[in-house]
This record gives sequence, C-alpha cells and structure tokens, in this order.
Amino acid sequence: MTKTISVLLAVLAGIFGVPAWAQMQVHDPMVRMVPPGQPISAAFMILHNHGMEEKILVKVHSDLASAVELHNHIMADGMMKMRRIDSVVIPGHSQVELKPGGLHIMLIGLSRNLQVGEQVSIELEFADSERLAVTAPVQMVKERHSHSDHTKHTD
Ligand SMILES: [Cu+2]
Repeated sequence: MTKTISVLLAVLAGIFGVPAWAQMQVHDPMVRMVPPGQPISAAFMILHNHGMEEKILVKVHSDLASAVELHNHIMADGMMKMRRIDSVVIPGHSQVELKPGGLHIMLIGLSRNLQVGEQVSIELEFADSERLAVTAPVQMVKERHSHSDHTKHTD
C-alpha cells in the first residue's frame, strides 16, 4: 500500500511537479555585437513569467564582462539617459522586454572581442535566489533611439 502511494506520488510529481525554472522563460535573448576593442555591450531578451507570483530579477552574471548591470533609459533634461537600476519586476502572467532604448542588461568591461553568431552564457538571478541560465547569440542590433530617429519623429 505504502509502495503504491509512493509510486502514485512519483507519477503525480512527474505530471504536476512543474520545475521551478518553468515559471520563468526567456525569449529571443541576444547580445549586441560591438567592434573589437569596444569595452561595453548590452544584452536584450524577453522575460516571460508564466507563474502567478511576480518574479524580481536582481542580478545578472556573465563571464563575458567584469561588471554586469541592470539599466533603464529615462528622459532627463530632454535627453535619453541610462540609469542603473536595482531590479526588474516581472508581474505574474506577463512579460517584460529588455530592448534597445529601454530596459537592458549592460555588459561592462568585456573580457574578449565578440563575433556575430557566437553564444554567450548569461545567468539571471532572481530575488527568490532562483537562477536561470540563458544562452544568447551575438547579433547586430539597431539602436532605436539614435539622433536620426529623434529627428524623424520630431514634428
Ligand atoms: Cu546601459
């Protein structure tokens, strides 16, 4: 009897025991290609929270850079400026996009030159100490908030 129950529990765990990592999913991760010698790059991705509870991204790790920071862009004195932020909140059943001109992961002090197509390992750390490994390809990324864009949109 006991054995039956434990087998049953094991089966149920297999069906319903959603692993912790399944709550957070990352879509379209990428690292911005930068010319050799340039010490700074950025990573972008969509953070999709499938769970009921909010997740808070508090830290990002990568051996590609000596410092990895969470940044946002804000308007200050009519200019877009980058600000370091402590965390990114992903509410339950929603997604947050890290993208050029918005929230992004800043890679400061690159340890090597990048190549388009190479895969970069990034680890996301959440407030509940869960960690999520992400593999992001290096890609050419267009700047969405360049000066020419601002000029175009100004009436
Ligand atoms: Cu930045």
